[in-house]
Amino acid sequence: MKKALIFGITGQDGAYLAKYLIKKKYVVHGVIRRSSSFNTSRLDDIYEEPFKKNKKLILHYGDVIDSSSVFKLIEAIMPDEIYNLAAQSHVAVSFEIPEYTSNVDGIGTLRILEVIKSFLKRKKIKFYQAGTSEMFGGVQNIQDENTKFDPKSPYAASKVFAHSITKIYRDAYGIFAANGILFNHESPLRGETFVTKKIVKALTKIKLGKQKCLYLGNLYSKRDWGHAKDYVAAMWKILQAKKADDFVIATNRQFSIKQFINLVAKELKLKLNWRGKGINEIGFTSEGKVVIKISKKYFRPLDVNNLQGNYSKAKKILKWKPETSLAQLIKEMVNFELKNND
Ligand code: NAP
Ligand code: G4F
Repeated sequence: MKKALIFGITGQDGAYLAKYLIKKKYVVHGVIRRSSSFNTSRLDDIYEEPFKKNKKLILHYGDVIDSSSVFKLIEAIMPDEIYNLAAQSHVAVSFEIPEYTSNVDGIGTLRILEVIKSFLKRKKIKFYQAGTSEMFGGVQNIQDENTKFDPKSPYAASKVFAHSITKIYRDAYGIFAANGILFNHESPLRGETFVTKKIVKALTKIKLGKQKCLYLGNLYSKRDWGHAKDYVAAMWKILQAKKADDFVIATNRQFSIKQFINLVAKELKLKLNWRGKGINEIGFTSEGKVVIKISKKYFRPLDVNNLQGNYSKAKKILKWKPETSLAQLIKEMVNFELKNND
């Protein structure tokens, strides 16, 4: 049985990836951080008691900012594949805690690669780095593997470092180290402060009369949104390729935040109209109730306004393509919220 080690297993992608790998008969080891409240809820359906024998999912305490924990875990587990999904992954928050974000998202990757390098003679461990379309930042054209990076946040800059160091360790030491450059991907398990989950959750509550108003920032940035379950399959395929390489994973389609809101409202059969401009723009219902307002609080010092990928290389080499449309993704996210608001 193959062994995988996932840093960032408690996050959205970590949970989908763990389930995907268990289905593929892997034994999955996951790194969790000590927290004052439970942080493993996304893994509830695959959780196994620590004392159970022949477990498919084994959780360990650790942290990518603690070199000794990274070393001890890799030494003890000797996995076939490592997936580094660990990150302070919120772009806006990275402006508030830039040094911490760089330590986790940038140097964290280097810490793992150093350990893989030190064990090269014992085992050739494959490495996946969770790169992001945010690295393209200010680019105005459609983005693929040949597009130059232009990061616009401490988060994106740290991910550019992680991407580069992964490539350097591949070229310098022959490590099977690969970068995924994933465009935004969402699901019912998405963190609640990312815009899609925030919109779906709030509009569902508004529809049910449980919330009055939703406050948002920039409605005019555009994103290429896919489903997390499709994107974790790409991560696995990237590590099964004949040679380590870098791949854009996207849907090739782009929508603005405002278009996303309108699609969610349509799914909820909530009639939404718009009036005003800039900070004074509002969304209101046919009864005249103002349900969406703009708040300066949610604007970033710099924003990325145009993300749209081209996944041709992944299609050709990995035989990967997205399986879920944005309409299907929204339906699934809305149904999840409706079920949890019974
Ligand atoms: P997420 O839900 O925020 O999950 C991040 C994971 O990293 C969580 O398990 C978190 O643990 C863990 N983590 C944070 N700091 C850590 C540290 N110091 N040591 C060990 N683990 C740590 O993010 P996601 O959406 O699943 O994304 C997964 C990865 O893909 C991230 O690296 C993200 O930057 C990248 N990415 C995401 C997208 C997207 O659209 N979702 C697109 C491109 C790239 P806690 O639960 O304890 O906080
Ligand atoms: O949902 P977001 O916070 O995602 P963002 O910044 O694109 O980052 C996500 O995707 C990246 C891949 O491109 C990942 F690397 C990263 O880890 C993360 O998963 O914001 C999307 C857009 C932004 O332009 C933001 O300014 O939505 C805009 N927005 C408008 N109002 C808002 C809000 N974003 C958030 N989070 N909250 C708002 O109220």
